[in-house]
Amino acid sequence: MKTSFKILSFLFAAATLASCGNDQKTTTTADSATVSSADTSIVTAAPVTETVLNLEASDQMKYNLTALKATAGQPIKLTLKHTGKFPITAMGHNVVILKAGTDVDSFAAKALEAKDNQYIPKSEEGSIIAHTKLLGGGEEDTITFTIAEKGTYTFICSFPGHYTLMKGTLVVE
Ligand SMILES: [Cu+2]
Repeated sequence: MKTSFKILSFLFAAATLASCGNDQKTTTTADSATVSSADTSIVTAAPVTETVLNLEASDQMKYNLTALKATAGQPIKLTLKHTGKFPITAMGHNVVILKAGTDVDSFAAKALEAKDNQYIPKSEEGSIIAHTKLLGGGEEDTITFTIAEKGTYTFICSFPGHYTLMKGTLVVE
């Protein structure tokens, strides 16, 4: 007789279901929406932004812009271009940026006498923040300067008789 070996191999898979239970931590409060994302506070080492200003002066004794804007404490790169054709002796132009509180009429009167210094009066240098060279038709000059204090600054052309027409404001914010 055939002895049927009923191998009852009961493989008891010891399913150690270590289901520790999804212990959901309910600590998320409703205030989570108000949490600020990244701390993007301005670091002083951040790259400095330069303000580029392009100003033109013409044979019509005018600037193309009379209102300029810049940022306090950051470099201002200003280019003045004389778009006309008249020579420097007849229609010279510059840009003189004056310190706040400067008496423009008085400054211009002094500039009249400073022909040998491109109409930049040496006695009034304390009132000047920056200035370009005096230019004739077709010429240009670029200057870079920084204004630390916010405010409204007057700029003029100091060539004789020009400032009444060639005057504008640089607003520094
Ligand atoms: Cu001028």
